[in-house]
Amino acid sequence: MGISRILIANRGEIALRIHRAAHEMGIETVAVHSTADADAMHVRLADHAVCIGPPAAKDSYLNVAAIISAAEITQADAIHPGYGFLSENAQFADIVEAHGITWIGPKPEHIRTMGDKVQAKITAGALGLPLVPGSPGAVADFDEMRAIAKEIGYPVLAKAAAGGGGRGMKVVPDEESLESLVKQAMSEAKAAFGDDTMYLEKYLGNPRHIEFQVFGDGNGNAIHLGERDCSLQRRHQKVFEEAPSPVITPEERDRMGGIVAKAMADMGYRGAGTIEFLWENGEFYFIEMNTRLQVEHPVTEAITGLDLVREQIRIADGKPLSVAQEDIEFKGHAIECRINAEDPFTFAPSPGKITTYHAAGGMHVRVDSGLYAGYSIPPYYDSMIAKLIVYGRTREGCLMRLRRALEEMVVGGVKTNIPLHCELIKQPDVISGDYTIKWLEEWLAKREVEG
Ligand code: MV4
Repeated sequence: MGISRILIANRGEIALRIHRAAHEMGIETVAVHSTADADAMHVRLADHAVCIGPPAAKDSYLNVAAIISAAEITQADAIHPGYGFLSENAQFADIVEAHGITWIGPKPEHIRTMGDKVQAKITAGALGLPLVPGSPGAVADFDEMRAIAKEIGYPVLAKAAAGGGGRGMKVVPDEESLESLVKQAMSEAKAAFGDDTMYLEKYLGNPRHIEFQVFGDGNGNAIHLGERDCSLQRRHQKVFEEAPSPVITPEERDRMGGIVAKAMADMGYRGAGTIEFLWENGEFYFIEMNTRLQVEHPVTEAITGLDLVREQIRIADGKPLSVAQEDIEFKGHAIECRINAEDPFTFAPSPGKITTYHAAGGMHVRVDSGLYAGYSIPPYYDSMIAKLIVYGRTREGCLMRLRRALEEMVVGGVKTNIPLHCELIKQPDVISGDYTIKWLEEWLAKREVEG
């Protein structure tokens, strides 16, 4: 019959993003919201809305029973989880499907596999993706760890299998400090994830973070949509993302993209996915796979002209991929700035009432946001309030337009990191694209000293 009503199990700009794709396809939407989000734009835009609980995410946006009930009550025939919240919860995906509701996401088994970083790495290796040298799987004890570390050479990085976002991770400079540092990482992992399974990798000192966007139809066909460079991060939070990466040639994109697309085809992957690599001295090293749509997907949309959410919905509905690899063209350059309600110097969150709001506009400027004048940003969720996505025929043109667009943005009543972005894009290393995963934090430290 086909999907006719999608419940969007999320909030904020991504809930709007999904609503827009659905409406353009003639599909109705159901918003769910916490009591803190009753006045949010995602609730206003949707065709139907259900309050699913109190402000705390664990009682609302993570409340599986309430969300399934909302889908049943409103007769939604599909659920899109967005990113964060329940998007990479394999058990939730199982429950959705067990209720006869279409899950707009990857197969639950693939979400489960990639959620375990050791399993993800083993799977990626078996599919022919290049790996960071390290332990072939989880390491059992310190003797094994010392042996592997000696073989790959120090420094090594101890990582938690259940990890992600940098938690439960420790750089080990030498054999003398191995045991105590790994013990620290293990207790961190135990506390954060209830699982202290560890694995070891060669520590890459100064790489870039480059990720490939992939799509599979679940039946052995897959494509790649090129890469994004997300090296500019602070405390594992991306701040500025671009596509294509300033360091990847078209030949390298085709070669690596071909490898990731073949891997996804071979595993029978379904839906949107991102394969994360570290890139150093011209080499790619797989680190993780994200089985969801990502915050930064619009830069890929800008350079390919494809609607990634539409593609997700079509695939979940059993349709084939709408494009073949040879029809995908990468054209121009796109940059996304994440706009957060936070102090641009201390990074302290700055929730509160928006007094004035004016979104940037004009040619090749996109603002994904649920903001409006009079809206109160609640303190319960993350501080990202808008994404500014700018396109240009060239990277230089894109940066010029971004400067102009940032000047136009007005968000009054709360502090935002717009001034930080204005400063950031004036930096010679950002203008030349000469940055790695360490660049932003090092620049922020210098900026602090210089006042
Ligand atoms: C690494 C690494 C260096 N060497 N693995 C950080 C979180 C998780 N996604 C993987 N991470 C890293 N893994 C090896 N073998 C450095 C990081 C890392 C990082 C990676 C991507 C973007 C920003 C980062 C910031 C600090 C550390």
